[in-house]
Amino acid sequence: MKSTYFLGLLAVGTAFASVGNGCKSETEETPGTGGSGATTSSSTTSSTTSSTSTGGSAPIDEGGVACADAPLMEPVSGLLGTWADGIIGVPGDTDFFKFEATAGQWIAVVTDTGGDNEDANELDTVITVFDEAGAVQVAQADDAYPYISTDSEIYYHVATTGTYCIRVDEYSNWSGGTALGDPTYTYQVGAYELDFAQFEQLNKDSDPTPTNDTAGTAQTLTAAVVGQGTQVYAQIHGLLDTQSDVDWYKLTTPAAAIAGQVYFTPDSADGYGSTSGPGNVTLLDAAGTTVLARLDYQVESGVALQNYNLSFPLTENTDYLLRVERPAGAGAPGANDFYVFKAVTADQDNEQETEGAAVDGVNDTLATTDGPVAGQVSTDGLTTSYFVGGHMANVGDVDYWEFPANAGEEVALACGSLRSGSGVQGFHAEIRTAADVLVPNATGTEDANTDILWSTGTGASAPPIAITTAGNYYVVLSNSGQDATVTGTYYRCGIHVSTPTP
Ligand SMILES: [Ca+2]
Ligand SMILES: [Ca+2]
Ligand SMILES: [Ca+2]
Ligand SMILES: [Ca+2]
Repeated sequence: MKSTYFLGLLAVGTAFASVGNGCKSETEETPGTGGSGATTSSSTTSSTTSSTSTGGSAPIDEGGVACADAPLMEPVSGLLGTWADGIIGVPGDTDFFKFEATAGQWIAVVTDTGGDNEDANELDTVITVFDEAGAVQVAQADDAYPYISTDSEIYYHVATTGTYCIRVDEYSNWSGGTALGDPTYTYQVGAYELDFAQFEQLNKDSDPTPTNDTAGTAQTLTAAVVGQGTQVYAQIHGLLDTQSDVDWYKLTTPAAAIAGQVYFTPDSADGYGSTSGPGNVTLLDAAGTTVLARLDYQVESGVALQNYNLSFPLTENTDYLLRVERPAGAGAPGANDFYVFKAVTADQDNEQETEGAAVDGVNDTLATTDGPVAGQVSTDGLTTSYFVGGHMANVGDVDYWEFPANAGEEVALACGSLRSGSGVQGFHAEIRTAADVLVPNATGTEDANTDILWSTGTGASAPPIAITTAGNYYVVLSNSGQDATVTGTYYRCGIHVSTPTP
């Protein structure tokens, strides 16, 4: 299912498309990120063949109708692992396949429907992994984390050697909507072992012989260079397999890095199949003593993790540490406790306030605002987005951001601070008029469990704001406190002004 990122920026969709195998060879664009840092052409997409079908021949459907008659997928020249072709030829069709895996492997299970997937006529897949008999669900995913396209992606740590069954569904059928199917709904499905030696962006921790349990022995992450050569991407596969396990990683930022993001992936059999994901995930300075950002993975689960991730400012050519812990108070580990993160740096960010991190009082009133934010018009011309970022420099800081809106338009607002890993408490947003009057209902406060997300989309905290009078408006941001441990004071907002579709 398509989803939208509203805070803006950072997501480097092309980087994620390059992981592991040849199933994604075309350059793609992460939708909805909007801002200046969002679209980068990647030179690191895989060079392996992207298709297992021969040109010109009629599409074939190799899938079974149940795990009992599912065919074993087969190796394909030029691709890792095993693959098969399928078609969701009619509404309600589901296809089944099998693959073999060995305990201790990290595997990817993916679909590839070709194209950019943003055409409504193209297939949106969901994959579910079962045991061989189809009796026990092991893992499931609709799309990738973070969202790249409607193709599906699962990373799984194999705990039990054996044969596994995959079911491929069409999204609307799977979700209880109006099922779709068409002879053109062809796809490839694959399962392959991750090759940590071949792909520099892939990292796995040292368990079952842990050597990365302290800041001083942090494991150095290897990363792929993406974008224009000034961004890096690292994927982390970790086990939390003893009660005292804690994993430390070190990432060195490239030149021009100014921001970064660590994306989470879901646990449980309704996610990537981890018995339990981690607890606190913490970004620290190179000494491991200053906490820059922290999120408790356990606060969210499933598809909600698409919008819940560590997102923070960075300095170029600098070492950072990432610490991954088991959930607070956790007892003995589960049968297969693991996590998969995608970490990326960015060389561009939302438009920043002139006030900066160390000062306040510069833009604390309507009269002293930095001035109008530069808008970015969507490709369909219906939405202008204003991506802004700054700091709650002190408790009591106020930041005014100016943007225009016309009568009849709607304003969707998405802001993240605490829920992006900062230590800002009581982060509060309002929209005010040019007379500095609160627009009705345009007020909200972030807490550990609640976003500031005023939109019509899934997971919104409030509806968008209706504009009845043309003029300049102000998003006004403030706070009520700062965490005693987490030093990050940053925030980001995306302000989206749209003409509602009739
Ligand atoms: Ca999907
Ligand atoms: Ca570990
Ligand atoms: Ca500020
Ligand atoms: Ca201010």
